[in-house]
Amino acid sequence: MDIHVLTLFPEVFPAVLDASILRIARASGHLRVHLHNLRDHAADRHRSVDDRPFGGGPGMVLKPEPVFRAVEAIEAELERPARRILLTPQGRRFCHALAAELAAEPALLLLCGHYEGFDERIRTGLAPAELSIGDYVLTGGELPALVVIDAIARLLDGVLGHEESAASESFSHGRLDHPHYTRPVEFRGMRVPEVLRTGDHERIAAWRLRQALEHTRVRRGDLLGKPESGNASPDPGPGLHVKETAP
Ligand code: 9D3
Repeated sequence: MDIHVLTLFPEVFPAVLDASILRIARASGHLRVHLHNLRDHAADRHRSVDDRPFGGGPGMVLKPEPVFRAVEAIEAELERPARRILLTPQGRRFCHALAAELAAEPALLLLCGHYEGFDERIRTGLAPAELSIGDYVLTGGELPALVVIDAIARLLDGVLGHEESAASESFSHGRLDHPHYTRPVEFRGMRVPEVLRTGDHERIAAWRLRQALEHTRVRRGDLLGKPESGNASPDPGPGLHVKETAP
């Protein structure tokens, strides 16, 4: 798969793309990431890419000209059409099912914003799909683009070792994972559950399923079709404390 990224901050990407599974996916030829600097497509002598909002207000807005010029220049070089995707807090929430759908595309073009937003004509004129990675405010679309690339790369055919890994995991089943243990059998007084050392694969599978479902019910009942409780993430688990907000 080819993923093109249009950004004002291409220097943000290499460290993440050069580590772990993304590095392997690229080295093995399953994934090619092409970084494009939006500023290279600015049309004026100041190379400006943003401007003050009509109607007033804080912050700057990404100008349409550089983005259209960049998208047209990138697309003119493509062998296969790329799905256009705008990263924006107003977008549809990214999820595992969408990652799997996008992993089947031959090419993607990810458009990262920064500042207060995009000129609306970028949306209406380029008609990209619009994605958000969650309900929190970031400084730009670069980290979301990396999140999308990471989630997709590990689903590409042949990237993960065992066929099973990507298909049989948390979220594709709509529930959280079961607990994992490795050696030692006892660590600081905490023991590995006996069932895992019996070699009885049927009992082990049943134990894991029970644990996964119970874990999911307590922490993420919404995944099992229960209405969400007041907090967006009920019971964040040990060590995480989310303050209740006033009603
Ligand atoms: C006050 C209006 N702000 C919207 C919440 C303006 C604004 C803030 C921050 C517009 C863009 C941004 C930068 N964020 C992204 O570009 C972004 C994002 C995010 O902030 N959260 C989750 N997903 C995404 S995807 C792109």
